[in-house]
Amino acid sequence: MKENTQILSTTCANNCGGKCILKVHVRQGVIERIETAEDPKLRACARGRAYRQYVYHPDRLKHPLKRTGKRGEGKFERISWEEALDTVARELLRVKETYGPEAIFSACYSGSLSSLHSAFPYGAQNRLFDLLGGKTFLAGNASAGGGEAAGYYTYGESYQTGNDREDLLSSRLILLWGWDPAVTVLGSSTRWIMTRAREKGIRIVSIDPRYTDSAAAWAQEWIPIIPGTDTAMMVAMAYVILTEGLQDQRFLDTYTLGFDRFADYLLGREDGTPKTPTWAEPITGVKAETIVRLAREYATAKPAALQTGYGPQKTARGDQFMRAGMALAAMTGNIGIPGGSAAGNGAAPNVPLSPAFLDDFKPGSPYVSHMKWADALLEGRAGGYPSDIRLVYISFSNLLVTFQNTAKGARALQKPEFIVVHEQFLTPTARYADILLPVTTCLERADICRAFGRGYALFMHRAIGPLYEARTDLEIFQELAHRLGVGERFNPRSEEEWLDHILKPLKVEDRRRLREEGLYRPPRPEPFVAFREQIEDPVGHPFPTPSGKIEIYSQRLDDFNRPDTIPPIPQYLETWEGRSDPKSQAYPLQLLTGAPKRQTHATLHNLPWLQELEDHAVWINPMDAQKRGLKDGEPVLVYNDRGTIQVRARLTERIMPGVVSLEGCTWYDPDEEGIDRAGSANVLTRDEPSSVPLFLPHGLRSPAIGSGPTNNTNLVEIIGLEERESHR
Ligand SMILES: Nc1nc2c(c(=O)[nH]1)N[C@H]1C(S)=C(S)[C@@H](COP(=O)(O)OP(=O)(O)OC[C@H]3O[C@@H](n4cnc5c(=O)[nH]c(N)nc54)[C@H](O)[C@@H]3O)O[C@H]1N2
Ligand SMILES: Nc1nc2c(c(=O)[nH]1)N[C@H]1C(S)=C(S)[C@@H](COP(=O)(O)OP(=O)(O)OC[C@H]3O[C@@H](n4cnc5c(=O)[nH]c(N)nc54)[C@H](O)[C@@H]3O)O[C@H]1N2
Ligand SMILES: [Mo]
Repeated sequence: MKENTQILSTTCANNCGGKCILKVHVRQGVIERIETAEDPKLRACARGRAYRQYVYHPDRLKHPLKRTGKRGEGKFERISWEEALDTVARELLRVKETYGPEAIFSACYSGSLSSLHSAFPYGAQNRLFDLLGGKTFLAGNASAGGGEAAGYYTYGESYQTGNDREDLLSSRLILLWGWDPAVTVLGSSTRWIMTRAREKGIRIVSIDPRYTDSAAAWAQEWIPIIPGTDTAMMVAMAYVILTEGLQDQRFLDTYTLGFDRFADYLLGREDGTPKTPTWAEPITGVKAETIVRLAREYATAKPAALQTGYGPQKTARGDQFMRAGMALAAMTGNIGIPGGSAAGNGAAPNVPLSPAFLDDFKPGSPYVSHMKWADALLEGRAGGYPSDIRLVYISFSNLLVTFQNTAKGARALQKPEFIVVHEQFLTPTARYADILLPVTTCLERADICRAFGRGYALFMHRAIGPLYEARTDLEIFQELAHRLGVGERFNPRSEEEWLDHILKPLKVEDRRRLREEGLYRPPRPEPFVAFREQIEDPVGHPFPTPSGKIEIYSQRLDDFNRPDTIPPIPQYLETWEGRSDPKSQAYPLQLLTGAPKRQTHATLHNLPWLQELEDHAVWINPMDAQKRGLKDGEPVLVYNDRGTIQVRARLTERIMPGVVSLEGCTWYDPDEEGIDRAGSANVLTRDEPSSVPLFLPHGLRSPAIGSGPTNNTNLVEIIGLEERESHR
């Protein structure tokens, strides 16, 4: 280490799947390199270690900009902060006074998940608009809308359906059901724990249309399955368990409600179709004998952990996948015991901190689901949305490419009278801004970051001062609050005062440790196990549901009175854009669009170091490629009636026939014909939510239907670029 080098501990605040330690080496105000922790449970992946290239990227936005070209064109001129803030304040007032505050659309999402410089769950932006009189805000859970709803209706008011990762080491069987933490991290310690599980000889099976990195690293068996059909396999497993008498009847009798109704469905008493493995085989593409074997294994290997990933729930009927998984966990008595799993979203308790701004939360604003933001802009009240939006204010999100149906989104962003974006880069969304404000990265400010659902917090030391003219989002909102005459009410705390406020629930000693060591990880005498109390003491600790039980049957779901899409017991429901959809004639391939290894959603897209990790390419089985005459590495067009992208083909047997896969959210770059040269996945996805009720942050629940993401339910066709040229 060179002289005068300071080492500052922090973390990436992006919505990256983990929360690891970054040790930033700073000399004379410049980041020289980034290391990570010794502790294998806190070690950063390539994305975190590449952060220096992100901070110092030559394309960083350096000063406020005003649009000079057309929206989306990317032509801007430099302006001063004074002019930028005056303009934004003037427009906010004008729109509020002309149309009412609900004409302001407050769109913030997950660009930063720290406690202070963040939009989650409720940040400075919504606080400012509430002081001005209100807003329409962007709501919904793009990660796990289906699972969040399933957990709520099955287990009740608790997000904590997950065990500590260490607890996986007590399992005898781990099912990676659409779960790929080798790539998605999902807890910084997960990969370390899974590697130890493998070394310990725990049996690990992956059920996934793709042979994932996780399957390659840890699993003894890969069961490929047709996307969107997992619930059929699960109910067939439940059928086997029931008809072979392998269920834990005492558990079902003591802790659950409505198993009899589920059993009727399994046995076909209502619809005349027993849900046998033979019934499931043609639906799922999984051999009946494999289903029987896995059912027996799962029912007898107690304790067994059914790890449900977010991938299969990001489908048109993803909530049923989650509900069926929970029913299986209940039938086998694997809930609330070490080594088991409640098959929920997987969060364990957090370190208690005071959230910034949440105290100021004003319930009651109208909202729009992230699945429907474009329609809400295009159609407004006439289309059944709560407001006619005139001004769009975007921070912490690249919603044009991260939410579904990009081409429609691009049309929608032409409509508002005024658009403001806070960004670090000229992203596809930022190109639509009228005023574009440069913000700092998380290494240029101090903050605190909890590991979501993982029981520790990290202090984020400011490594360097703000680069160029960048400011924090918080400073920008404070400046605007002053201009709009609500400066005093906005909570004018300094960054330091805010951090003190956030840390208040911790003991002085723990606060000191967090600041000094960068880490506060309260010891747990044994790994946390979700619902342990309810299982050990059902009388003293009922489940937080109306019946006090695990609701395999839910009256609340029944009350929606929509049995075809929201059945009261878990059921296999066919998805739209599945293999038997008439659209499959024209678009015979099912497309998955999951989390990218080399990016965090749309963030880090532009780093050469990370691009070396993996090419951006569409995975296609050699059998499907042969039918289309495609060679490995060849440029192809992937298309459906929503759009066309250009990308390279990667021929690989790691994906089952009939399914193709394209990772995540690259930076949409349409040519004159509208073909996206960046190969951005959401050009191809449909902006149609799954049927689950929309949940709101901060415990606010709403019966409105529709917020579950569906980015893994798509039909497409692929053609070689050369082939197409030759037909013209
Ligand atoms: N097809 C497909 N679509 C998906 C997914 C998928 O798997 N497939 N995943 C979905 C999921 S799970 C999620 S959570 C969403 C994420 O959706 P988003 O939250 O929209 O995506 P991100 O790329 O994480 O971050 C958004 C932007 O925040 C910016 N940013 C970072 N830090 C700051 C800051 O301090 N201030 C401001 N103002 N901006 C900042 C980044 O530059 C980035 O452009 O995407 C969803 N979209
Ligand atoms: N590297 C990286 N890690 C991340 C993120 C990132 O952007 N990049 N984002 C983070 C965030 S915010 C989130 S919410 C999570 C997202 O985490 P996930 O949503 O779980 O990630 P995905 O890769 O979309 O899906 C996981 C697996 O599900 C499989 N899958 C898809 N559809 C089906 C299906 O119908 N059936 C079955 N059985 N399997 C299916 C996919 O092939 C994939 O292997 O990841 C987090 N971690
Ligand atoms: Mo997410």
